[in-house]
Amino acid sequence: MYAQMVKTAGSGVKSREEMTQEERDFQDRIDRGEKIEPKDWMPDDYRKTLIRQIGQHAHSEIVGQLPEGNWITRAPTLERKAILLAKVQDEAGHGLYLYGAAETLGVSRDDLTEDLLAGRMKYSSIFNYPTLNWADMGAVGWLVDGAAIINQVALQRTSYGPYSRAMVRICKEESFHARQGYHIMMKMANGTPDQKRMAQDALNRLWFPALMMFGPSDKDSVHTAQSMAWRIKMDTNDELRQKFVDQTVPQIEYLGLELPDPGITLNKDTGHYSYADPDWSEFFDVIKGNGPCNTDRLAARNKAWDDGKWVRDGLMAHAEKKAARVAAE
Ligand code: FAQ
Repeated sequence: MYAQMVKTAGSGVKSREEMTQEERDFQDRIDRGEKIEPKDWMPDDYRKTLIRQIGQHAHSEIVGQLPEGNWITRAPTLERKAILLAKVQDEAGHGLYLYGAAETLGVSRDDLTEDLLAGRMKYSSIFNYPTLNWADMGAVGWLVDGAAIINQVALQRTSYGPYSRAMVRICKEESFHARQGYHIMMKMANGTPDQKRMAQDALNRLWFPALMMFGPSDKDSVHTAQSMAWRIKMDTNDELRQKFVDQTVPQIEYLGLELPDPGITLNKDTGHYSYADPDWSEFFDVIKGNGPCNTDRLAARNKAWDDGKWVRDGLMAHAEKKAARVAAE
């Protein structure tokens, strides 16, 4: 794979000749499939790329609680409420594993949080779309967690040890999330005509935003070539998107819903579905901060951070007192 990437014109990936001996040794470890651990030598850009990707991933988990958290108090039954509550709590846990993995690279969770709150770091575009009704809880679990899993299953094999190990646990929990979402969709798609209409509408609204989760098309992806050479990413954005479409279309058919993109057709020769790209100008607009909910999401996270200040201050005061007591003994 690496050899193939270095030949990619304009990929920005250094050739072996351009590398220092340390960089060559590092690349050899990656190519042998060894895991890189926090205290190992690594190129600065490898560290920076990981901090960017793991940080964005952690922020996505945290901001990703908002669209579903919005529906906990309005879940239709006690059982659905308990399930949704557990799912949203899982997302908080995923954020913490990921911030923990990022911290092993020398950044603090507070710094990452401040970058998110100031709009200097991104989180997944999908969470800038609203959740309008209960059917959206089904579609989010099924499509959004479904898309997340496809990416994260591959990331279990990523080269950075702490990130790869965080992914193993996260994937187990995400599978439950996707199933609970599909279960809601099955109930609604087989329910009253109004419920079926709601399920169809949720699918139609969230399909293209879910496709955008995999990032821009390969030709516009700035980081893929280097990230794949370093095995930070295991597949390109378009490869993952294709896997998602191939997995999801039969699930749509099983629900008895109409395809959200009338152009979806199975290519019998390749075994893959062809599909329409999302509107990429909308995607770039959303990641610039202009999606339907960007302002609300950041305002909600800023409020939570400000409201939690007394807890952080209390914990720090307690830690300082304890340290002073230990020093005096
Ligand atoms: N949204 O060169 P590329 C979840 C940015 S899972 C926002 O292709 P890369 C679970 C990208 O950062 C969702 N920004 O970038 C859950 C870069 O900008 P930069 C999170 C995006 O990194 C479910 C620029 O565009 N999963 O939340 C997006 O090689 C339900 C150029 O793009 C992960 O983060 C996007 N969709 O590939 C939680 C997985 N796509 O940084 C709650 C790990 C691209 O230069 C409820 N991440 N950009 O300013 C990855 O695999 C990669 O980072 C990609 C993007 C594939 C997302």
